[in-house]
Amino acid sequence: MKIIVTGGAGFIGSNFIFHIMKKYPDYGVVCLDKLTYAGNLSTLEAVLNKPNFRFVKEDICDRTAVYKLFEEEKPDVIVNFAAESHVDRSILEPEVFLKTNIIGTATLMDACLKYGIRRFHQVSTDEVYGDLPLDRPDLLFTEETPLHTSSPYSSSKASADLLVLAYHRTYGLPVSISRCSNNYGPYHFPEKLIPLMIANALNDKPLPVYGKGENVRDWLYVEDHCKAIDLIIHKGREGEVYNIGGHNEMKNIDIVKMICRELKKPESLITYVADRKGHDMRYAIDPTKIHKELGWLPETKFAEGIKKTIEWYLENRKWWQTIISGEYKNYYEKMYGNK
Ligand code: NAD
Ligand code: TDX
Repeated sequence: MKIIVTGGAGFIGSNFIFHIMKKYPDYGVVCLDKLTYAGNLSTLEAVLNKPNFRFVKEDICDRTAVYKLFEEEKPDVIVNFAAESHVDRSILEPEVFLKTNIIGTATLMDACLKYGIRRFHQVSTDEVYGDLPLDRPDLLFTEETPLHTSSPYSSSKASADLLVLAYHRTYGLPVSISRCSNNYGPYHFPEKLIPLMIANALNDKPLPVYGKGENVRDWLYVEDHCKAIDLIIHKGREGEVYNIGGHNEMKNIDIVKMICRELKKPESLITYVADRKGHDMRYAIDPTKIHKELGWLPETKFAEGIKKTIEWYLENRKWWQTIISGEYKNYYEKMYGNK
């Protein structure tokens, strides 16, 4: 079996490559990644020299490059992680989100149609469902919840989902989609809430909480997400959408306080800053379908996962310090400088 993993130099894609290569040592894995600001070749160091692994630096929007790769590799399965993934950046500069997340997905699927594949899997997000109110804990996102997006990021992901389902219906492309809640774990880019708070706390810098910090996210350890995608590409039904989430809803402020406690840093570092525009209040996934059909359940409890994650950031300072001392400084200044 040959799998092309797009966006494999990013957070979840790299964890997925490690998972697949460990569990299926006879599979060939090709990582197609543009190495944007969010992609890091050093993340893949442990697999770069393996004979059954190949890294290709290309853009998923580049039709010629994508077709050439399909012709060379004749993949069975494509798992599309490649995306612009940060909501705040999509508010600052939406255009690249439309290109990569929509046009890039369509280009990959065109290659799938031209060369033939067994499965195209689209890694999507719970953000396509919009948000839920804080005072209705009984409400959860199911696969039938209408798409109702808030940000340019989530709108681009929802557009891609619609295209994926259209390619299935119109051309019969064997597709599947997973919509997962917020991930956390090793190699999470420091622009996102959990790694940003860990890095800032370790550097005794202010911890910028948007609004009142009451927004709720449903956190899942990244390995559990990877295991769910593994199940879907091997046993999931074609043309289906599967929600992935761990029933682990937490307020942002509680997460930040937990990180302070774990790192023995004072809560006085917490700084309330201007809210994100269009900020979604609450995400909560109902994962009944993937549990009933494929037997998936999250394995890592949040208390254990956050400890492992903090430990990883303590042991891998070079990885994130290299990132935050580079081009990232300009983004941070633009994003937080006047908050
Ligand atoms: P990330 O930003 O850490 O990584 C994205 C990767 O895609 C990077 O390696 C980047 O170089 C690559 N990339 C970007 N544009 C590209 C292009 N045009 N061509 C080729 N490669 C390109 O993202 P992540 O957090 O790992 O998210 C991966 C996927 O999972 C995304 O599709 C995202 O929407 C989805 N998702 C993320 C979460 C989460 O909590 N992080 C939750 C649900 C779904
Ligand atoms: O500095 C911050 N302060 C803050 O209060 C940052 C970066 C975030 N936040 C808040 C905003 C959100 O309510 O924390 C929450 C989580 O923010 P992010 O880490 O940016 O994640 P989110 O916007 O929820 O989106 C994530 O989950 C769904 C991923 O980035 C998406 O790619 C995925 O689709």
